[in-house]
Amino acid sequence: MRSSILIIYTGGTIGMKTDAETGALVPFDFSGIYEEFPSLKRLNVDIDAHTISPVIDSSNVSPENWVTLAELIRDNYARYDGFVVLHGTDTMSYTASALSFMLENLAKPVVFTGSQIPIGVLRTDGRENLITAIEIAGARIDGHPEVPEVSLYFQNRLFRANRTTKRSAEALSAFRSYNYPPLAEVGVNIAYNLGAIRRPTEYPATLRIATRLSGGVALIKLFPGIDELILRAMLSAPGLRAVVLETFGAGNAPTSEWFIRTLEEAIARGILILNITQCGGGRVSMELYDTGLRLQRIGVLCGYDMTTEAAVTKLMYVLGLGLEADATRELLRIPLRGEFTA
Ligand code: ASN
Repeated sequence: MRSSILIIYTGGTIGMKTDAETGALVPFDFSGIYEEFPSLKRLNVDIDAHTISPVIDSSNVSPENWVTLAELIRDNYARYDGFVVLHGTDTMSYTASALSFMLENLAKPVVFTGSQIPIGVLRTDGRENLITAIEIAGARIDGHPEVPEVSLYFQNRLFRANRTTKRSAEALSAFRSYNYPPLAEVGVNIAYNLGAIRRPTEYPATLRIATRLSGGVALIKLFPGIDELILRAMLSAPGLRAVVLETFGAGNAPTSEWFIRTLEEAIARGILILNITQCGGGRVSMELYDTGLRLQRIGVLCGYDMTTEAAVTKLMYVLGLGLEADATRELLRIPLRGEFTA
């Protein structure tokens, strides 16, 4: 059975090609994909392409773009077996993490990819990334999609999207998933890690999406010498609803009285504080040291081994649901899309 795939091009380096006349980099027209890559015809897939206008450098992406993307996938959900989203690498992990929460009952592949070198440049990494992402989006096992979740494919590895981080502005293997194994490794064959892939309990015909993402989320990274007045000002910012606090090591922070009191007062005002570690790998265990235990006692929530990208976008999503305070806190305590391991 042939699979049908929708490629959604949002912008970024992957879509750039050298104009034959001027020599400048111009966006590539993905509707002409078969002419550009005739070898795609040999894959067992039918491909359509959609360009979201205007195409953007991913540093300009905003939650409004995420809503547009989610709506496009919802509106085309029944028509295609899988989706490949081409996105700039700079914020790809944010967009892909956000989509993992917004596509609430997803049971088809949504594979994000991009490139470090434009697709029109001879040494591009984009061609392989694109072709393999298409193959993965169309892959089936026992009549169901092989990878029915939001994933990110880059340089021979498929990751759960909400576990990824862009780790290099230079290397072609630009992404890492420090705390979760790859969903597939690509060599001569694509070796799927079946035990790591999330499988839905049902395969509904329609996709339910969340379109309200909350503002009022802040990200604060601790450092030795952080200033009391500045931290106070940040936590008193108008409209603030939740803070992702990037702490040291296994979730540790200073035990000085002013620091704990400042956080405690913010929590008393209803501000949620979610503790994640600023280390790439490893997890928050607030009961390990006194410096973490203090945070736990005042009501700081544990973010376990979540990435910054997943923590920020999960808060936007969960707060956007408009639930009571207890229900909101409950959703932050459990993994919703495999974004952390408790
Ligand atoms: N600045 C580009 C972007 O994120 C980087 C890339 O795609 N490699 O849109």
